[in-house]
Amino acid sequence: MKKWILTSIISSSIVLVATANESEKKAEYLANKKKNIESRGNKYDEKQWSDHFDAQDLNKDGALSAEEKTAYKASQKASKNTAKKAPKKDSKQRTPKLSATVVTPLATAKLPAIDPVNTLWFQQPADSFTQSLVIGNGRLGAMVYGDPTQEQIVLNDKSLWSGSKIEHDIAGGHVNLPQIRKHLAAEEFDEAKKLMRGAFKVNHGPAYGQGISPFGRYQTLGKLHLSFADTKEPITDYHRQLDLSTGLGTVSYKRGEQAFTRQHFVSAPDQVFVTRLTGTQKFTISMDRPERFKTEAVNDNELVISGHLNDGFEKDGMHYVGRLRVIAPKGSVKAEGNTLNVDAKGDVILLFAAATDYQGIAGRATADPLAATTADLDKVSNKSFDQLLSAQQADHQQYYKRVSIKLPTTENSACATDVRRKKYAEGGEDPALEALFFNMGRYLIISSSRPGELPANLQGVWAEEVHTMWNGDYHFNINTQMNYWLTMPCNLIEMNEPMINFIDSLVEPGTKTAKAYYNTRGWIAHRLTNVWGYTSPAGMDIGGAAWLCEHLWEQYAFTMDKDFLKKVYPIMKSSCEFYIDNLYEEPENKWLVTGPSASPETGFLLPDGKGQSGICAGPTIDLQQLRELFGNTTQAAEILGLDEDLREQLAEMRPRIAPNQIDSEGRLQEWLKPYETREPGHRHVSPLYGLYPYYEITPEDTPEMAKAAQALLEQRGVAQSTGWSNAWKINLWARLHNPEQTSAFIRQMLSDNAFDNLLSRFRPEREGGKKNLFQIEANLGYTSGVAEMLLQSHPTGGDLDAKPLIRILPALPKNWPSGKVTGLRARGGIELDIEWKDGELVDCELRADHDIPLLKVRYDGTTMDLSLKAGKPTKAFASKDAE
Ligand code: FUC
Repeated sequence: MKKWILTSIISSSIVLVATANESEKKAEYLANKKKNIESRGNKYDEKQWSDHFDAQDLNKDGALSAEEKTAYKASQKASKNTAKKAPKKDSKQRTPKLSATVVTPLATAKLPAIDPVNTLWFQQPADSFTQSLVIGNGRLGAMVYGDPTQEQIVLNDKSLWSGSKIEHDIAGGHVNLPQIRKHLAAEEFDEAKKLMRGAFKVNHGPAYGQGISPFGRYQTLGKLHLSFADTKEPITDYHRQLDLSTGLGTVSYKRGEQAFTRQHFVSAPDQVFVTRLTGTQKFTISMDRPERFKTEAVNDNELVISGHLNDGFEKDGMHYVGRLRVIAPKGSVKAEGNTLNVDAKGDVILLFAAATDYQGIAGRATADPLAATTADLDKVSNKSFDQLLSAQQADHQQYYKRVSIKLPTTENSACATDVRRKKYAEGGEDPALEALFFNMGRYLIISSSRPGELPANLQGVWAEEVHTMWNGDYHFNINTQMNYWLTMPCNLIEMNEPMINFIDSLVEPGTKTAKAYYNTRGWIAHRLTNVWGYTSPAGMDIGGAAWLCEHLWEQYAFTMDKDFLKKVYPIMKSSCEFYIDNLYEEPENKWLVTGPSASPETGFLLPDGKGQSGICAGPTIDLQQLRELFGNTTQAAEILGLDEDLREQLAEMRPRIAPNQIDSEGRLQEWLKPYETREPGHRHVSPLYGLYPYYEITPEDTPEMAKAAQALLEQRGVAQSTGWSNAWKINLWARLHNPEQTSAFIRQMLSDNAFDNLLSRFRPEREGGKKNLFQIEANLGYTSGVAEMLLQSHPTGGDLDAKPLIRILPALPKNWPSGKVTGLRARGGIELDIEWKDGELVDCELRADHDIPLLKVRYDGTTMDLSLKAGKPTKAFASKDAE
């Protein structure tokens, strides 16, 4: 049965659009759900999931009003008469058609010189956000489609969240903990689960699909539409590109004989989105979003889109404002209803500012977003386009240019990015595309994570929907941490700051949560959070907080900045206190374990068909994370000369934490006991945490364990082809010094887990994945993986007193025979340039921030000792005098 979907609610009018293949998509979705749910031994409820599917497609945050429900029901009825057409919208409010204008591309001979590792380009407008040009300044984001006739630009403000700050914790459940732990020890998992349901109840947890909750969700701000009057002549010489090295998006084309150019960027120094359109032309400007908005022309050259988001209780929550100012010195701008009509005789500049009244853990803390947007625009209105552009470029380049990469080009490297990616997916070689994807990760974190702002969420800052998948939140069982794996190795310490502040902000609510659910000291955050400080249970991945603390230590390890360490040490100490109070002895070996906990999002089968469970005591990942947290905190306390008692306690407890174990198949065990995994190809590879990002397992120092880790990694395979999972695997295989495998996963990612605009794709469609679902962490995890292939600097074997060991080109694949990388950072406060030819290192220069009397550097099995003087470039392996 064909289905009609409510796709857009604009003011009070409702738009119904028929979607092709909807029933097949739904059937596929339900079949997948059924398979997954039943494979976990749970009951599948067809109606629940059918409703869920329907709800997810409603582009609306919250329950439908009575009027909307009636329209929705009517649409369902209409769907039975499938031949009918979608009702037309009022012409003023019509959303421009999605199909891109037919264009003739710029001839190859006329192409500007295009840098194959720093530029994305296309020969046609974007057909969806997956081909759009993605730009941002850490707070504001935009996705430019580049259509000459009906331009649409998605606009984002990172603080734009529905929901509100409330008390989610329900205290008292900790009285059940001793009993739950007894059940876990006795392998009575169903009983443990039953008790847990009572103990870990939450006041308004996150809601998905059509559900609303004060937990809220990250949402799009809306779309800017430019509707051009002259559409008669055909479009020729079309070219669209994004220069990652400058952050400038450009669209150029000819209509008839006349040439047009549009340039777009989002400025961090000036906090505005800027567009310049050249050419004599007439166009109408409008702005909309799927719901909860009003657009007004507040004068002849300004449009304001504003509204209040759902606070999670169907009341007005966050107030947001987007303000567009049009500057057309040659020509006229006139307001007409809620649009502006531009009659341009020369350049037109569009300046867009946005603000919300979010007063939370980071961001602008603006009480009056309307005034803030006016102030932002007033500050820049008398600056020329060139002034704005050069300030933005200087700002962007100071970060982007710190690192560069060069890999071989092939014939395919000269193609447009979408064509290039297609050829690559078909098996074509293009190492320079792999370098472009590396640079894309650096570009995206520079554009979505800036000091003083919220950290990059599941989609960085870019979202064109109200219903962001997983609420566009912050997940702590891989996603948020992966967002920040690249910052230190890729020389982007400033971009790390939002993450560090974010972690700090969790301590206060997390301390309350620890008290409420565990009655212990310290702070805890569970699987996920929002911008309102949610730390309550939502999945029992209890090691996530320790994982966050890794980022605190690693910033120190890369910089040796004691002032920084002093600032973050209390967060680490408090986290230790939580785990110290919660670790307990399991009865069999008297090892210390966590519990109740889980190996993120997967589970095991009990022997003799006695069921299955995700909940357990002491999953391997927790124990690795706690060895790491305790180790790092001990070192921090030593360096700072603090807390001798705590150091002693950690030293006593750390060796008693349950160790890594190898099962009878030779694999690293995921759980305390050698249970059979419920899903051998599961996307989460949690027990490999000890190999990457932590380094207690290394091929050099724990070869047996590294072999077992490899066996587990092999069993996981390509794991449902999820982007972040494949990105994690690049990092893991790099730590195993296996370039064949890193290469295989690189190919996998660029073929299956990338859109044409190189945003990472959650899953390919053929794997039953949601179509066009973007999650940013895979982009960023890929970049960290490539850095890890070229340079590693972790100490060996997780020993507390181990010093960084620099490994040059530890996983260099054969298809990168020559290349160069500059500006990567190593632990210890060192910057490196590395060059190789015919698979051999030809140049390696190190620059230390401070004197390092003895540094071990390894290349191709040979280790040499170096002594570095602050600021003095030193060559490694310049001669063959290595040990
Ligand atoms: C974790 C993953 C999912 C998804 C979600 C945002 O829960 O298991 O695949 O990435 O985060």
